[in-house]
Amino acid sequence: MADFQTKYFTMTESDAVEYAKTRLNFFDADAELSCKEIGDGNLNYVFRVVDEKNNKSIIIKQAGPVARISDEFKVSPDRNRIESEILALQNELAPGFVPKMYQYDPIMNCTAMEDLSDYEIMRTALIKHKKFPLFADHISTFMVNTLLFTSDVVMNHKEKKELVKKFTNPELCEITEDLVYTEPFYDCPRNDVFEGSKEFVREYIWNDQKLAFETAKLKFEFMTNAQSLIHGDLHTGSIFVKEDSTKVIDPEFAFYGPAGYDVGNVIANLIFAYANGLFTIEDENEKKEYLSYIEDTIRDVIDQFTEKFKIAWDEKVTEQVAKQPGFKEYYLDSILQDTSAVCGLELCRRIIGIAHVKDITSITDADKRAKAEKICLIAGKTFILNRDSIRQGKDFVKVLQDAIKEV
Ligand code: SR1
Ligand code: MG
Repeated sequence: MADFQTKYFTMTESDAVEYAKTRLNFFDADAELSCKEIGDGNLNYVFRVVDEKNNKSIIIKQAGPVARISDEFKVSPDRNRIESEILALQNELAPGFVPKMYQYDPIMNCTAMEDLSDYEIMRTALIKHKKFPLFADHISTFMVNTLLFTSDVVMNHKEKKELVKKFTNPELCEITEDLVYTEPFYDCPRNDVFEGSKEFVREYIWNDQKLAFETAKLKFEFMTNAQSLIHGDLHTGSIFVKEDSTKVIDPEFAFYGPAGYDVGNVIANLIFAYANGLFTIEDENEKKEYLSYIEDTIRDVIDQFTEKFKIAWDEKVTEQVAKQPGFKEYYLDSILQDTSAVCGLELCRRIIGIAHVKDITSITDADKRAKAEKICLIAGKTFILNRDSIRQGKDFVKVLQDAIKEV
């Protein structure tokens, strides 16, 4: 019998069954449990435990001492505490948009949470070219509530600083500082560039001094702007969807950083879905419909975020000086500028760096994949360099459309 109460170890599927039986007060005493490890992310182990008698199920997510993608990344299992605490907070700020948390175990570094198996991971669904018309509405509400309501504009400043302490996340931040802000912009040995894109990356990205300088500024903005409690990894693999509901998962990269980091990640990952559709859908009508759905979603995420942010600001702002005429617009403007920059960084890093996205790697035709990558890089660089002038949903869509014209 495994000992779950003294010392951490990485669980197997049968350990997870035993853990569910002995450490969780969730299943019936006579439950017939089975388990499958279903994690496909870069970091953790995700066990789905099911009672075969009645299909009742739960997720046990365990943080290992190193990342799954490579044991070069030694990441503190404390990320599970961060994840469980922020899920509880996000559930208060944006009810219904995160899974229910049942239990956090600081010895086994695991959390037990609601099984969302009637949902689909959004990236997987988008690769099948499914559409989710309510997504822009849902994700914009989630981002306004979690980002604005955790900021100094709304929160008591001392309470906010307590949250800054609680969610200081140095190891996971270091991964982002390296993989998003540093390595993609020089010929770093850890990069993993597709053969068909190597020459273009060298010329267009690595040989551009201005781009390197701008990414240096952005890295310091990421490290020093403790603006909002951000999710920190809000790509389409961190979002579960079904027709009428959206759930945000995996907030283990959460910390106090620039609010635009989350918004920019959402937009970049919609662009990956667009690139996939552009190069893999054969039927012209189907392609047209799908691409226009993604364009509308990009536009709506930005514009609905902006609109809801302004309304929530007027209702919730507590900081006296933030009520000065023009300050709301100034503050939102800087978030949208960061959104554009981060969208560009994410577009570049998923093509050049170690952690790719399936939307692009699943394009089997090498020429088409190289073209898809080129579009992402051209748009990515534009979002970074022109971040001063990209503000509305239509501006984000235009950058994408202009990049396509160049390929
Ligand atoms: C070592 S982790 C690589 C990437 O996976 C996570 O989902 C984050 O996006 C991170 O950058
Ligand atoms: Mg993740």
